[in-house]
Amino acid sequence: MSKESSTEKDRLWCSLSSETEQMLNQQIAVESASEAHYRAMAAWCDVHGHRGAAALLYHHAEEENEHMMRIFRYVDDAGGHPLQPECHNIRHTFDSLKAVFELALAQEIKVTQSIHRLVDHCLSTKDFATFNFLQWFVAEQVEEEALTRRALELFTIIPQEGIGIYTLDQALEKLKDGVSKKAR
Ligand code: OFO
Repeated sequence: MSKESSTEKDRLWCSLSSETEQMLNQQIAVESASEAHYRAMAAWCDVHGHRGAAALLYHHAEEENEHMMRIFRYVDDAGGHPLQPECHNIRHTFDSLKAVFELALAQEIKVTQSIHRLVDHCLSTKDFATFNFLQWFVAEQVEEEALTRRALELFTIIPQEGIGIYTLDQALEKLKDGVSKKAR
């Protein structure tokens, strides 16, 4: 990655250390992968008739793109070089609708851990501007984990026999409105 990143001369004009720039580019890749995974999950749900879940997951894929672009623009504004990530190893098939959301939660937890590593790095290197920028992501991950946990909870409280699977699908779509305290 360093060969493609800013040259030493460019670095004089960059407010990010090369390590921070590299970590932000890694986070760009994490958000981009998250976008791709959500879109693949949405497509599987659509193919299997779960249109509500598909709508939720397509919506989420768009949000992940916004997250990626937030970091992309931040690196650019700081004088760094944001790198468009490659997209690999996208999973296109799932054992069940519940398995989709179990994977989504595992993915969100990994994203949270990745953000926290970045925040920890910025604090320890006294990059207060990037630390401040990342606070939005810290709060966002709390929301995203809560939403995905709620999605899994719906599988427990809505019986899935007969019309139940349709009721569940509709309840999943409603999660597009969020599960924050404001909405309770
Ligand atoms: Fe970008 O927050 Fe989900 O993954």
